[in-house]
Amino acid sequence: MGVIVENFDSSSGEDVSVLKEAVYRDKIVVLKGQDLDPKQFLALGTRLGTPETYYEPIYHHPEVKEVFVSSNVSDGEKQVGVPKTGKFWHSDYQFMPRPFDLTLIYPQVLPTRNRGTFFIDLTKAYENLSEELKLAAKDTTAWHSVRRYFKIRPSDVYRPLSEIIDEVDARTPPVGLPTAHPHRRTDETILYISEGFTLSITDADGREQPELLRELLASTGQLDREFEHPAIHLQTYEKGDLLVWDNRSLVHRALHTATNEPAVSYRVTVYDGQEA
Ligand code: 7UC
Ligand code: FE
Repeated sequence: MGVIVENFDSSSGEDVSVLKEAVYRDKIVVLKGQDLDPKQFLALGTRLGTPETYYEPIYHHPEVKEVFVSSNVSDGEKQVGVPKTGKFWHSDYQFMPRPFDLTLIYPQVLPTRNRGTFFIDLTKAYENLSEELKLAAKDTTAWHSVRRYFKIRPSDVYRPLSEIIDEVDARTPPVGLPTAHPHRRTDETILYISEGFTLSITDADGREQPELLRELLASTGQLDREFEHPAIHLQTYEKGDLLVWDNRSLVHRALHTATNEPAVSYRVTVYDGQEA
């Protein structure tokens, strides 16, 4: 999975259209040797689609709010961004009515080891399902919520947990999508479920099918605690790498360093086209 691109010029229209083709074909594109400030990083996102600002302000870059900051560096009282984001299988904004089409990650400060992202291709996962499981998944709905991974904000200190959970459910109620659905840009079918965000699967009569969800998750590789399942791809980074991936086809999971070395990463997420 993935393709490596040298000498990408984010100001070239031709390079940008080749990048877009590549990301839907190869799912992950690694642009090497990029040197962009947050504004230029956002500008690249704008050339790929319509960037969306994350709904929770604690993640915003102080100067460019469209840039989402993952950082374990706290400058005294002032923490910029949020530490240890995405340490669970998910697709970005899977819990929202419209998940992002593309995610761009641009690591800024890299620890010496154990910083990367695991990926699983859910179009391949669908292809590899037994005919029996494909049939079982047909006409079912997968329900997604951020509930289990919503991060407590500094302003939540001393609030009752039940009040925070009620607020999360009111603001971001579970979203239902067909468990297997067509990709908007390719002719593939996506088995759109994740261990982190998918709460349940219901059948055509609205009955919960917990065993089906478990079996489908296991078949994708997301239940493998050792990360040895053949479908799991680990992408590591070096300074200057900028990753673009197809967020509808892939689930991902951050690998964070266990040491206390600093790590900072910027993210831009975009919608490609108008239709949902
Ligand atoms: O802090 C995090 O792990 C962020 C996560 C709950 N959401 C990322 C996203 O884009 O869906
Ligand atoms: Fe993520």
